[in-house]
This record gives sequence, structure tokens and C-alpha cells, in this order.
Amino acid sequence: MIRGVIFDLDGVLVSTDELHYQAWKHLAEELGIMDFSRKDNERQRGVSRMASLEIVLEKGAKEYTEEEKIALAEKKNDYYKRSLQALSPADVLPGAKEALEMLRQRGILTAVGSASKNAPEILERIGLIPLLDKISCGLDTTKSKPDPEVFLVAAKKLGLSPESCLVVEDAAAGIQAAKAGGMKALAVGPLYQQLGGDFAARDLSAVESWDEIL
Ligand code: B16
Ligand code: MG
Repeated sequence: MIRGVIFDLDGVLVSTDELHYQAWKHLAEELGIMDFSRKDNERQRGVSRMASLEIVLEKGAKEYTEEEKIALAEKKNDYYKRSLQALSPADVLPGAKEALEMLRQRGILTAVGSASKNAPEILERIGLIPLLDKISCGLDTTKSKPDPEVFLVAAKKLGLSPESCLVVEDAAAGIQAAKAGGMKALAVGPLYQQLGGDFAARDLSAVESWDEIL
């Protein structure tokens, strides 16, 4: 029986992928990498900031020291944070708020499990903090999905065993992380049919039977 649901953030509750893409593209062009594309950006979904930077840098020829890489990642984060200022509750993805409300009504705990260090600020801006019991994010973890760490931290914060938690994810690495952590997974988003989730739906408004999943 499911007693807690852990939601990935980007691509599940809100779509910040375009903002990430624009910020990385801005940085790439400053580095002389003019062909950083949306296709490259797809590989950055659910991946940590430093791992995302490597996906940008592999398109150029220059080598950077670890210190320089940290400065580049900070620069991208500044561009990204500037764009976050425009986020509002209107940016919550279809069905997300309703799903959180329904789970709370049923007495099921809710958490976010996100690679993003900006998760608390994003949740504040889109108005979902009151509907979440706990947040586990890039600030709590050292390992990236597909490592299950971010979801195990979420389950621990909820006081639940991994087996009693369901993860909702839009990225292959996230589904793998859920499974590696011993949790069931609901796949959503554009790739929902090919992510290997135990359950799948186009988005949170299209889940056929919560009764069956829970
Ligand atoms: P930040 P999620 C992920 O969020 C994004 O999908 C990914 O593109 C980003 O690199 C990562 O967060 C880290 O974000 O730079 O804000 O710490 O899908 O795990 O909610
Ligand atoms: Mg995601």
C-alpha cells in the first residue's frame, strides 16, 4: 500500500526546462559554442547542474579546470535564477495541484524529490509549498539520479519505508532511481510511454485510476 508520493519537480509539477535551456544556451554562446541545441538539452533533464555543464562543454574544444567549471555553473545559475523571477502559480503543470490536494484528502503524504538546488524557491513561487509535507532536493544530496539518494532522503523525511512510496517522474534517470530505491514509479511527460514506469500517464491530469496505483 502506498503511504507517500514523491514528485519530481521539473517536468512533473512545473516546466522549467525551457528556462534551463535558455540559460545554458546563453552560457554556451559566451563560450563560443554556437550549436548547443534543444536536443542536447534533452539529455540534461533530471541531471545535476555540474553534469549538465559537461553536456555543454563537450560541444566545445576547450578544457577547463575544476575551479573554472564551478564558476561557469554559477554563471548559468545566475541567468536561470533571473528567469525564475517570472514564475507564478499559473506555471503549475496540468493536474499537479489537483493530485496533491486529492492525496492530502486521502491522508497520503507528499514530498518533492528533485535534483534542483533551486527547488525550494521554485515551489515558493508556484505556490505549492502548503500542499507538500517535505522537500528533498539538490541541497540534501551528493549523488545524481539514477542514484536513488534524493528519493531515499524524501522517504526518510516523510518517515516512510521506500516500499510504501510512489515516485512520479518525467526522466528515464528518475524512473531508474525510483526502482533502484525499491519504489514504484509513475511515468509522466512527453516520453511517458517509453520510460519503463510501473504506471504511465501523459500528465497528472490524465492518470486513469489513482485507486489502482495507490
Ligand atoms: P539546478 P528535476 C533538474 O530538476 C532539472 O531537470 C535539470 O535540468 C537540472 O540540471 C537539475 O534539476 C539541477 O537544477 O541547477 O537548479 O540545481 O527534474 O530533478 O526536478
Ligand atoms: Mg524532471
